[in-house]
Amino acid sequence: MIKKYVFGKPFPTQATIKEIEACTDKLPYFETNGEGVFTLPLRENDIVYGLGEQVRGINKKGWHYVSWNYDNPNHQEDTRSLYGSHNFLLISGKAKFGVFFDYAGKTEFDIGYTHRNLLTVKAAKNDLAVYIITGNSEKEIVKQFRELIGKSYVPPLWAFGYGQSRWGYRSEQDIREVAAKCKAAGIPLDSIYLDIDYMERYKDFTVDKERFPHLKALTAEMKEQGIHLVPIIDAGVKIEDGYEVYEEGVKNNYFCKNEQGGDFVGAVWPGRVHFPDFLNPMARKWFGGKYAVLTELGIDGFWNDMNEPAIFYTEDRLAETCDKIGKLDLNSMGIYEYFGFTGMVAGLNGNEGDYYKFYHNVDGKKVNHAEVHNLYGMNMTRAAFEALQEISPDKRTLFFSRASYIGAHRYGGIWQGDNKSWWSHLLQAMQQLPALNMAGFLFVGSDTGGFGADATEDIMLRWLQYAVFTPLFRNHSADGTRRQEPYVFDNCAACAEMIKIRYCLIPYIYSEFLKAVHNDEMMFKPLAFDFADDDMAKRVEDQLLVGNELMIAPVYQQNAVGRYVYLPEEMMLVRMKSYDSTSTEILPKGHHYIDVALDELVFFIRKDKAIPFARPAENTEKADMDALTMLGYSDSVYTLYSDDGISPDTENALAVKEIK
Ligand code: MIG
Repeated sequence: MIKKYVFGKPFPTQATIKEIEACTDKLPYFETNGEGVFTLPLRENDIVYGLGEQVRGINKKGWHYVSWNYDNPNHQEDTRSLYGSHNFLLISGKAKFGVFFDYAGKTEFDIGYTHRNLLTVKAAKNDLAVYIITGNSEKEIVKQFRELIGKSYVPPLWAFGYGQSRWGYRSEQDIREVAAKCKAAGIPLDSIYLDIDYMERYKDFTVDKERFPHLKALTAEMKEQGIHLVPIIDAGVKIEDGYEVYEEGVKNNYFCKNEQGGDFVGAVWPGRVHFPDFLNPMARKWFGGKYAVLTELGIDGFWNDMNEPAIFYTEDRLAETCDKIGKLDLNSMGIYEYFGFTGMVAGLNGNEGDYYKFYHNVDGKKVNHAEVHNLYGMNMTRAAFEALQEISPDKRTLFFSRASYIGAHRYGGIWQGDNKSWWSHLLQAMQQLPALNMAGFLFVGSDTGGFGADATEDIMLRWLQYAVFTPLFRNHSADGTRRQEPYVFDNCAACAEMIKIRYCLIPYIYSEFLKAVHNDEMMFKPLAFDFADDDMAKRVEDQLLVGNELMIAPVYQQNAVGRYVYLPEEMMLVRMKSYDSTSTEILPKGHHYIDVALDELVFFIRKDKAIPFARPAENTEKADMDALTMLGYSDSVYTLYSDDGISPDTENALAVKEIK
């Protein structure tokens, strides 16, 4: 059952798709002070799931999290805000219920941080809707919540193939080289990503004429090899006379405004920019229409970046800062003044105060950005999604975004933002998956191998062994870091084998993904969701159920030669060094130490279940999704969900059959 409670005058976030009448009775479970603060006592062993893209474990108890979409490529355990805001919690204690704080401004979640057994949620203003969802099990609660927020986005099937990306592919030649090297190394490939380098001076919807003179021809040439080019689009629009997007935006008042009513100025990669007012439907339509510039070149996938929005600095704060610096006296500068000075400069990037200084036009009403901050990225992807339904009505377009709010899952997937080639970030990526699924984000994945910092061969292999199970499977890295395409490593062959196995797993992954979409379920579940009476399963933070048949227990520690795994029931251990050398072994319920060689994929098939397994292929276009063998317990039946991988009407495209 879902009940809605309204406080003050909530902004219509569009997170939910069902109209529910607000209750007039008192909000259950929580105490509230009427000023946006809600408290709930917890017991020592209660588990708090949820919050989507956030730091720390699957059980969120023990930290203070803040929903405030934020660009933080250096995040660690003590970080409070990441790229997305997903205010859904699932409390699993004496009372079991889900709660969604539908509020688009800053929202704090003190989950046993100030007081070990107290949950305090604080919305910046008491203008929000709170939904309470009750049910008999975690899965039932999540399902109801997902029905409330609407069906998740389904990308084209090719988006499930391997994607090679890097910030720093600077020319058509660079792109051809990636394709050729993957091919030579036997690495299957479905997509190559274009980062900001393809644009002319980082201007959205332009293509650099010198470095990418024939993008249309290149796109066609790559398609012939089964490879899709996926360009990035940034939120900020460069201020430059003669640049059409800029000029149209100014003329039609499609940009966010400053206090005085002028177009607000921030700076990101293009230099000084204006930010499209994605909360204004007219501006959305206009910006979305621009994607046609690229679809006309044959492009059929996009990633939307910098849409928290990230702001390196604002014109006003920079002027103020320079002014203060100009007044510093070098000879008398004390150490505290020195730190004041460095702090001022460091504080320019992503300064929270800047987000209070611009405004949106929502149906003629001026709305301060801070109040709707977490909706900005969602509405950028919505702009693109809705426009593409008109521009390319006959097929699905790939979209994923960096910033998001619940509701964005209907318009695209997300990648989990800038991570690092750190072992802790490999674990972090996995721990976010169940919470992202609860919030509707099913097409998700992390930058495989890590975005920032230098990747080593071992972390790449371990990351691949995890990421072969995530819907979005993209190797991406930052400019200036060491190259990390599989072919740069000595043991490229082992990387290639892992990626080939991914293609064998696609029928299963795609099927479980479609099940999760069509049945409003989670694809990645904590063990306790299926083994509710198992107290040990409740404490497992580094294994996940993938669909209904598999369990994964990735190795995420440097130099580990294996790991402890908890089996909540008898399972079949599967080992693969390549798709055609598989060994299996039945293990009883309980704790096991499992050896996992660096070049070996290990996963588990649940008792009396089996999964479909395909032959590897160069890309999804060449894959034979019907030539399946079964892997797992003999005589088991698997319900296969599939479709043609491209029809936008996913409901009608769906085919369900039982296979043995
Ligand atoms: O400030 O476009 O998260 O994937 O490679 C960095 C360059 C801007 C951040 C994205 C990352 C991308 C990078 N971008």
